[in-house]
Order: sequence, then C-alpha cells, then structure tokens
Amino acid sequence: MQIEAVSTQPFEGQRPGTSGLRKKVTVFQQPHYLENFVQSVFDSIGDFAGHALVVGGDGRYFNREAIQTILKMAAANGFSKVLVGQGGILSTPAASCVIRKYGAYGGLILSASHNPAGPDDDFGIKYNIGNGGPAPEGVTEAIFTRTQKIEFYNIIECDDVDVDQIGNFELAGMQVAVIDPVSDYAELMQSLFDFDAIRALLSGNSLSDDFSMAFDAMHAVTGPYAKAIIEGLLGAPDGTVMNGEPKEDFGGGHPDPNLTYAHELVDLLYGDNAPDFGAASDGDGDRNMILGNHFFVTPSDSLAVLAANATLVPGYSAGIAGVARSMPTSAAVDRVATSMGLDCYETPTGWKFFGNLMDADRVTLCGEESFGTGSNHVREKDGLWAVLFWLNILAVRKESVEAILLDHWQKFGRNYYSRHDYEGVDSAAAANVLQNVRDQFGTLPGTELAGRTVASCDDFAYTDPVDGSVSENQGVRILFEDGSRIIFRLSGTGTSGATIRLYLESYEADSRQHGMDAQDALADMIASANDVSQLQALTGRDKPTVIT
Ligand code: VG1
Ligand code: CO
Repeated sequence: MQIEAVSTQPFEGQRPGTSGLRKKVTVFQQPHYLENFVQSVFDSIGDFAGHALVVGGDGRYFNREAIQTILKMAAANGFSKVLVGQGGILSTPAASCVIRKYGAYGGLILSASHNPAGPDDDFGIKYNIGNGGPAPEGVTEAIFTRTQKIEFYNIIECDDVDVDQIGNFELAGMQVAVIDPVSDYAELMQSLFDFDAIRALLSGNSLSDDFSMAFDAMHAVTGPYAKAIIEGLLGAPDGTVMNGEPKEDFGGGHPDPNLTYAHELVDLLYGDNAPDFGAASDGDGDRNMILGNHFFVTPSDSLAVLAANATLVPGYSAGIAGVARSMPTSAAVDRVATSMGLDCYETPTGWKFFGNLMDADRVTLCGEESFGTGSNHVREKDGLWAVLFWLNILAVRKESVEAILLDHWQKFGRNYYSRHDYEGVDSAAAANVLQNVRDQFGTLPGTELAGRTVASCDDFAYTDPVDGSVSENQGVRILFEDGSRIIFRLSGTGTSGATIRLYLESYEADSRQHGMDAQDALADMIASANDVSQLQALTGRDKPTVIT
C-alpha cells in the first residue's frame, strides 16, 4: 500500500462554527473537500506520531464514506492506531468517553447533530482534543488558517476496509480497532448511577406500581445506546425506546429534541394515559429533552434541578465542585449555586468553553438552554446521561417530575424563560437586526422597557479564567435591573441563510405566580424585544420558526 500525496487547492468557508464544520452533503461530496479539512486538522494539532485517533459518527448519510477516507488518511499521516465504532457509529458523548478511556490523542466526530440528514441535507465533522472535548477556539482557528493554504494531503491507496466486524486489523502499518460503540459508554453510566434503584423504579416497585416512561431516539444515534441501557441493563419493557433504529436520513425527520420536532413524544406525554416520564435525544446523542406527565422541563431548569439534587446520585454524592452555563441559558442554576455556596461560571455558547473549567476541577455540572446538559464524566454534553440522572433522582425522591419542579421553584423562585428562533432568514437582514440593537447601547440604559428599567447593554465577551483566552461578540444583551434579560444571537451551526435566536428571561420569586405559561409570563418582554430590534420588520417574518 502506497502513501499518496494528492495535490489540492483551498476551499473557501472551512471555518468551524459553534460545533465543527457543517455543510450540505453535496458540499462535502466535492472532490478533496473532506480531505482538505481532515489534512488541515492533522497539520494543526501537533505531534501525534505513535498515538491513537478515535473516529465515529451519528450514522447519517455520508458517514460511511467519510470514515473510509479518514482511516486511509490517518494511516498515511502516521497515527499508530485508530479506534472506530462498529459500523462507523459513535454518539458524541460516547466518542468523548472513548477518547478519555483509551488516552487517545484526539478524535474526529462526524455529525451535524440535529440538522436533517440525507443526500440533500447536512453533514459535519469536528475535532476533539485529548481531554475528549471539542477543540478550543485557538485550535479551530489554526485549522481554519491551514485550510486556506493547503496544497496537498496524504492518503493510502487501498480498497475500503470492513468496519462492520468488531476486531483488529492493520492498515499500512496502522492498527485499526473496530470497537463496540456502546459498551464503554454503558460501563461509564453504570459507574455513575444507581442502576438497581432505577431498575426497581422501572419495574414498578418504587415510585408507584405503574411507573412508565418513553424515550424517543428520533431514528438517530441514541437508539442502540438507549436500547442497551434502558431496555437491556435497566429492564424497561421492550418498546420503551421509540424510533430506536438509526437511519441514514433519520427517517426524514429533524432529530432535535424540542417541543416542535419531537412531537410524537410530546403527543404521548400530553395525551391520555400518559407515561410518568418522557425523554428524547438528538441526532448525535448529546442533547436531551425531559418531560413529565403533561409537563415540560426547560433545559435551564433541568440543569438547576440536577445541581440541586446531585448528591442523591452515587457519582456525585460527595458534592459538586461548581457549575457552569452558557450565557443565554437562564440563571436558574445560579440561584442553586448561590444557595449551595458553589462557584458558577457564564460562558459563550458551545460546549468547547466548558472543557478548561472541568479540566481545572472548577465545575462538575454544566448546561445550555439548547437541551444540552453534562458533567465532567466526559467533555461533551450527554443526552442519555441526563435521562439517567433524572431517573436516578425520580427513583430516590419518589415524586413526579412536576412535583419536583414545583418544589424547586418554591425554594429558588422561577426563571421564566423562552427562546424564539427565526430560521433561514436573509443573512444581511439578520446582521441588521443585531446592529440595530447595538446602535441603541448608548440610549437604552435607564429607560423603561416591558415595565422594567434597562440596567445595561453589551456584546457578551468572555475571558477564560484558566488560559486567559478572550472570545468576543458572543451575543447582544439588554440587561434589566431586576435580572431580566433580552438576548440576540446568530446561530453558528446552520448551513443556509442565518438563524436569529432571541432569548428571553424574567425572574419570579412569588410562588403564587409560578403556574403561568412561559409565553404569557414573557409576553411584554417578547413585544419589547421586537420593538427595540425591529426583528420582524427587518426580516419580513411575523412569527418565530421554533419556540422553546
Ligand atoms: C447550537 C446551540 C448551542 C449548542 C450547539 C451545538 O448552536 O445553540 O447551545 O452548543 O448548537 O449543539 P448555535 O450556534 O446554532 O446557536 V449540537 O447538539 O448541534 O452539537
Ligand atoms: Co447534538
């Protein structure tokens, strides 16, 4: 087998976004496009000779082709070993787990998360470093810089290899280990949670004699993990995991676990004879949505509940070091941290900003409003982990999801919260909306909006307390004296046009006011956000695409 140095030319636009490089499949299918990016990664990450690389993806269309290319390029570039999930499958949290467990140099994860999949839809790739987490901005910028200068890439000339049989083989002097994608992850979950207690709950011996749950894998990567753990190790009845067969096009769906896209699960939990607990995960298995019987838990509240109840769970019984949330995430967890005397960090959007805090043992739990929750057990957000955490809490407290939330709000107050997404809007119009708000930074403070006084306005910037790196322009904020917030951000994960995210938050201490619908509670904030920004006039939209 011969190493070939293939000459190539740079492609424009290979800058990783919030979570890696995401483009249409047709873009990735252009000759050299994937190869250029992979070589740029290898050229930017230091000396990996003699080390291992982890490779796997969410199984979407083009996953298999990409795996073959990466294996041949890893061999040609001098990795000593590649660990690849059987069939090319590894959920994002499982990839993080495997990188850490086997001390790999890093990993390439193939996913566009919840973005739709198929020949006309999206594909993605991102590099994770040796701690198992997404590469920090310094590394992603170095990769991008390299993509603009690349002249050739290295690849082995050979037939495709078989990644469907578990076992080891050699590829041009590099060892390839095809591993079970589930077992290392399942073992880690067993080390964190009380599986006996959850098993008792699921078999009806604990909370009530008819406790039941449903998990919607949305035809994406979590299916095999959820089946093995929830139906297998924890003994839930067959069929508890819905849509558990991963498909290359995710069954034509949009595997984003929210109230809009996970409607099959939502209908079940809001229907007659609803289960006590419902959960869903996304395309690559790192997001989660938590539902009770006729009850929705916002991701921001979920993080706060996990933090407040962490010591009930074996893996966290000794207490947690601190918590972190992304800036747009509600401050519900901040209130828990204050009452527990924990440090609380506010980071820009994207999991890459949590890694340093976890490596430095400053935080144990972190989360984002976008249905992402996780801990220092890996360095990615982890959908199934959050579900097991909730099940463990339910098994110990023997109360309903709703009762746990009402009790939580009673203790800490309620942070009414909502996110309005305007998807696929014109990019220039989206930029104008944010600029329009920025232009009022000088005049808004001190004025009244939505019956509240504006305290300050800014473009959110973050200085990493561990390595001192600075990230600017991470969201336009209007901050009120009573702690309420209106935030505008542009998505960094889309593949066409722009998506404006409008985040709204308002705190209510009085428990007699905790039963409102979030849209009603925030109605004046929503109206003010539109007045200030002229969002709807500038984009020509009269309502959001998705409300969560
Ligand atoms: C979105 C979310 C962000 C999340 C990111 C990756 O980014 O808002 O919180 O970290 O997706 O999640 P953006 O830039 O579109 O707002 V995943 O599950 O897509 O890897
Ligand atoms: Co995801």
